[in-house]
Amino acid sequence: MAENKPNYSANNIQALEGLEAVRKRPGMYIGTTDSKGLHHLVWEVVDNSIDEHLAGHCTQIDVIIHENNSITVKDDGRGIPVGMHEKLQKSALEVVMTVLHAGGKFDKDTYKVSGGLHGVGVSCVNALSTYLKAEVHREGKYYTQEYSEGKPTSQVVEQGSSEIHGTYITFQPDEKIFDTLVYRYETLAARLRELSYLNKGLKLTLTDEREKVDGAFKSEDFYSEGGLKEFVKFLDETRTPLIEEPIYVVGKEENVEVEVALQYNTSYSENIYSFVNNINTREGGTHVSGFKRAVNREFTKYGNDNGLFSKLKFSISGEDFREGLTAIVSVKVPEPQFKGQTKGELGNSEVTGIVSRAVGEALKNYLEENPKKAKVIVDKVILAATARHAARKAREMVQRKNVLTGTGLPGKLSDCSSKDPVLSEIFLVEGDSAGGTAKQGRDRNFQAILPLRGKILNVEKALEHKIYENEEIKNMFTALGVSIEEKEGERSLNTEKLRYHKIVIMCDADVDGSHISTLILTFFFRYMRPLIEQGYVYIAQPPLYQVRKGKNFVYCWNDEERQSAIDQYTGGREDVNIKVQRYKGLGEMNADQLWETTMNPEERKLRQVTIEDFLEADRVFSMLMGDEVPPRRAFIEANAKYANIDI
Ligand code: 0RA
Repeated sequence: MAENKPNYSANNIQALEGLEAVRKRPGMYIGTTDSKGLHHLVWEVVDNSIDEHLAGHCTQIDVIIHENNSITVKDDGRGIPVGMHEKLQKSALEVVMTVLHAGGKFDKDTYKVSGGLHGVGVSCVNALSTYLKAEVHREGKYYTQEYSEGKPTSQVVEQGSSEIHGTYITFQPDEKIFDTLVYRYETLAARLRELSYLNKGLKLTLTDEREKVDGAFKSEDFYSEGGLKEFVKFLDETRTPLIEEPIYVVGKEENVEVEVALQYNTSYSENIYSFVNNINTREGGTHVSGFKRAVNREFTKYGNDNGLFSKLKFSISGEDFREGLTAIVSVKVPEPQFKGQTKGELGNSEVTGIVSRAVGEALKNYLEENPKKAKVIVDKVILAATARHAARKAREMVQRKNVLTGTGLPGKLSDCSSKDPVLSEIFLVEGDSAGGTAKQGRDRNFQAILPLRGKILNVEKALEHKIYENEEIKNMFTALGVSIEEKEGERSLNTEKLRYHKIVIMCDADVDGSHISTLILTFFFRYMRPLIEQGYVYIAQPPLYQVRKGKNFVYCWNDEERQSAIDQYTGGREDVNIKVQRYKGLGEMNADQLWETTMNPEERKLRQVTIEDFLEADRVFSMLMGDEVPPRRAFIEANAKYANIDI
């Protein structure tokens, strides 16, 4: 066995906990054992490879989905050390792979992903796999070791010499642990793409051996030379930029690296994505505060100094500076502190000032050097402030009117008797006639019905004050009991008086129906996102077919179910008379059928709307609902049930 380099001692790795604990309570370590947890395993391994990249030792990472849904992650890093750990009398490789939290890297001056948010280590992946093989190319030799359920099934074997360096990990997740073993290509691709933008110059590839394209395995390379600048362009692909090139900022102070790219577009939405050591900080934190502070300060100063705000009759708020802004704020921090409910918020207080200074200085220079572009942006900011002013008035009108009309509930709402939000459900139903059927079919004790007429407003394109004037949208706000509040120019959704904990979107099972549910979802995503985040929003799944033989019938939700129902009824014979009805709309069902199949909690198949990936969701919505028409139709037709966008 090879000796370790002097700068690394296998003895530094401490033994902490057994892997039994991980198998007993996997949720404690990887969050969930559903599809999300399954994908988490890949990120756990990839994060370690990324750490090698951040430490300056790795240029390429390959992820392979094998035919049986096992995964290989290859990197060209230093390779996991294989020297003897004296105290444990085991190879360092074995310790890293079989002892919890034994990542083995103690260099506090390097940025680490793996120690951060995910950070449970490759040993957890090992514990939750029926089979794992580690292959290490290091210091001229090639070593392997295999494991099952986290326990070694072989020694560390020196297989021979090697010209390369790196670590290959192949694992097969345990079906006894996970609800599903099927990897989703797009989920892996989206994160690898993101990682390529966040780590410019790093090559990542994804290969799917389950699928062939033109005779070869489906495969994609993710590589970015421009980094965040390209990331912003990618995110805004379906929007119209206000200015050609994104503004790009890099800086470093006190060992904290700052990289920011921002671009204004003609839309009304604000999209700020933030990362700490490559981890998405969904709840923002000190780096995002620093960014916003700089944007406010520099634009305000520039506008004031140049008399651009002189005609304005009302004040400009922070939000106005960020309307139509897409930005990525990425920092690398040696010892990040994460806080917040989901540990998705950066806490290190020194980072605010560092980011604010870096972004402030870059913006100041940019505005001074590009007065024409500066004017275009400031004009947009003024427009945003004017629109916000109008929107506030419209909103106040709606909210005041509700108080005046007593109950404040819309006339079209058929409310339920229960006043307990936890027990209550509301169905948002496309069309008055389906609404009528739903009203007859429901259990009025706990199910309310709000019919929505025809196509609801496309909020992606409409000016904000128009949204509050829209009848259907007003009805949704008042029926749900939520309101938008504005404090110091920042808006938030008040959900304290939310009247239902299940909000079910019920539309026809055809392309038009799915367009309408996408419109409603876009509205929720842009204006009531907390309701999605808190898990209150669902999509009803009406059946697609009824297969009938005489008096017997079954409902079917997909083509396989339909076929097996047909097979069962006919027993394969041609002369058996069966009827297959395809339900195109909710209107083809009577009240009893709608209850039985789609509304009855015992039988129905609700899909909860979750946002796994905000970036993807934002892109999809702006593509579906924004200005650029061509990709939209194709996307809707291909994903009529948007099963593939995690929404
Ligand atoms: C422990 C120590 C060192 C590297 C690694 C582990 C390591 C782990 C993984 C997991 C996947 N790829 C990896 N690459 C490296 C530092 C080694 C040294 O100082 O030479």
